[in-house]
Amino acid sequence: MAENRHAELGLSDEKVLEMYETMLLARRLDERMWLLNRSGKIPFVISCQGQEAAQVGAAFALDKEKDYVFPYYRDMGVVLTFGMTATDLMLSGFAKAEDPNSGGRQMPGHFGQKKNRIVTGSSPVTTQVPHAVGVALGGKMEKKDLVTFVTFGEGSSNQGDFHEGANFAGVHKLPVIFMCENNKYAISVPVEKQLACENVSDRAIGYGMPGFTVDGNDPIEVYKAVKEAAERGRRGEGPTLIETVSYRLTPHSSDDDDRSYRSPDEVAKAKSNDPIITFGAYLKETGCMDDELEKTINDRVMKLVNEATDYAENAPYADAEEALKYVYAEKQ
Ligand SMILES: Cc1ncc(C[n+]2csc(CCOP(=O)(O)OP(=O)(O)O)c2C)c(N)n1
Ligand SMILES: [Mg+2]
Repeated sequence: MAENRHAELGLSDEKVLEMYETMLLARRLDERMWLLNRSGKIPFVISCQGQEAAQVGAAFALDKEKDYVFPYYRDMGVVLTFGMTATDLMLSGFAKAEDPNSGGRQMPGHFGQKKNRIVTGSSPVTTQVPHAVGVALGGKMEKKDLVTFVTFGEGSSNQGDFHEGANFAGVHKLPVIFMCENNKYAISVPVEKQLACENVSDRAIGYGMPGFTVDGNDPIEVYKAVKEAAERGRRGEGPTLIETVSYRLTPHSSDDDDRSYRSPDEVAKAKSNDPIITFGAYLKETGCMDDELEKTINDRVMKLVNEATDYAENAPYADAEEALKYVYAEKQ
């Protein structure tokens, strides 16, 4: 038996199985979206593949009744944990009227769902960072017990928005968790050509907050780091920067050909550390899951993915007359 690392964090076997199932749902939805894209049914995919452990591990450490999340386009694992459904995500992929994110107006990956405290973002990368800082400031002024959680890529950590947001949160000791999902690439640019320092987390000291680099393929390690950051925020001790290191297993998007800038060998090597496989192995080694349960979980997930696909494919598009709805204020 391998060492049980989840029990000491207060995570039950049921909870870690729930984490695994959420990671798997994100992966299977993403895989289905690629098939739908390549068969001409949906216009665009931007993947979570390789980052599910970081996303789900982090989101499980937050309070879904109090905290606000500011996800970036890859964060299927975050939004699924916060209550968005497989059908909601497929409706977005097919750009149908019922898509809760934008009613089929935006590209997929522009998550936003008020009832689940998922705050809508914009296409320019990193704009969600100052938004998360602003909501944390509002929460502090209103003496609310909330933490804001914002994610972004390592490429995006070079944008001014990150530095301005981090500085403001540091100065005002705001309860923000900055989580950089370092997947080693910003489209075709490898991390060595993006950062002059070794780790994104090295930047934390410049903004007066603690910074940690953790294994983004290990949901338990990410859970622990985010849980501690949330507790620090709730105690009034200010923000934290967490960098989760993983690897982007797919091309940047369905419009990218990654063979032009990285070798198939490099990708194959990263796939041997695929968090779906390594976390599945951990659950087996600790006696939480056997082959039969693994199959049951996979079957349950595939049923959801199939139902979501059928529903979204058959759902109506928005009426043309609705195109400007939510763009301009309407007379009450
Ligand atoms: C301000 C801005 N500049 C450029 C782009 C185009 N763009 C979209 S994603 C991306 C790469 C971002 O890389 P990273 O932050 O590492 O995130 P990843 O896609 O690797 O998860 C770029 C340059 C954009 N959307 N916004
Ligand atoms: Mg990146």
